[in-house]
Amino acid sequence: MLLRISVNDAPEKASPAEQPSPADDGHTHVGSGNAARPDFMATPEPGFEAHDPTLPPLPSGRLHRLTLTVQEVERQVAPGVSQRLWTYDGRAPGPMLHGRVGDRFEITLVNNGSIGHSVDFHAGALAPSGPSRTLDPGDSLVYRFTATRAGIWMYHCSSMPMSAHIANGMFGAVVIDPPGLPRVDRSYVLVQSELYLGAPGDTVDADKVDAERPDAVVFNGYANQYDHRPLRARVGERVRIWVLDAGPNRATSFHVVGGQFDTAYAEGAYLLRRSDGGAQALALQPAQGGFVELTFPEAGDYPFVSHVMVDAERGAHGLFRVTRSR
Ligand SMILES: [Cu+2]
Repeated sequence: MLLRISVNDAPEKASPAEQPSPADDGHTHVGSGNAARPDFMATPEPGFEAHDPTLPPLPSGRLHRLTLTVQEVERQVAPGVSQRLWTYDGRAPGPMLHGRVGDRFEITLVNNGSIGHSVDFHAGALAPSGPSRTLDPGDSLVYRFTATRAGIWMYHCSSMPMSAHIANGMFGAVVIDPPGLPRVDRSYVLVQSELYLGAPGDTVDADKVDAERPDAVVFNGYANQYDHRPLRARVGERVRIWVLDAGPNRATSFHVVGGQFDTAYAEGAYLLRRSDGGAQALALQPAQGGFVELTFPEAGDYPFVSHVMVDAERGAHGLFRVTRSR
């Protein structure tokens, strides 16, 4: 059992009874003995359904009208590990939106949670004070924006403490295609985020968030899920992978083991475009996004990771299963 000690709360001159004991090391400890602990070697239970990583097709219309409902739900985030997440529409990441430059979005946000929540869409430029305001439970608002620029844009709850609301599940992605984006054989979306686990079935441990001590770093909300439900491709197909770093705190270095990217796009600009030069990793800070493209040279399993290695070893890991071309 770790002690919970806040050094910031210590009085200027502690009385003898309040002096740290010799066993104390003077560091702030976070978490507690009853926190949920992921087993990164465990297998999800039969019937496990991975978060669909496929980019949804572009809708035909240019006005995207939808309702996002804030729901506080218990969900597994790793084999045998459940947390009470705060979500948009019951999942973390929330629904993936896909549009073109110039499309209009009209999002009705309904707060069916037990505390105040909100949403902030980076895909739209506007004064946030109105549409991003915190909604009391039971309230709703309409958030309108026009997607004026291409990229993969984060959306997230902006109620305080924002770090805890994002870490507890309140984030998602809006993909706005760059004009003239070439067709590819497969498009996937991976959103990286961190988990700071509270007790089983409980919400995020905000002290761990403050201390930047994640228990797991995951793609699309669940540790190592695509090791168990690999992403598919065939030899020679062109595969595009959109990546968003939802954070709240850690950067990613997205890499496909055995693969090389000939196209890389980050934060609205191409770093490489069907180039003879190659990229081995896409570096993204929290709230940054982009995509990479590659073709797989032969059949086999190709792991994908955050090449921030400690994160690859705590959940930011998956597989491409590549089969022979037809
Ligand atoms: Cu929230």
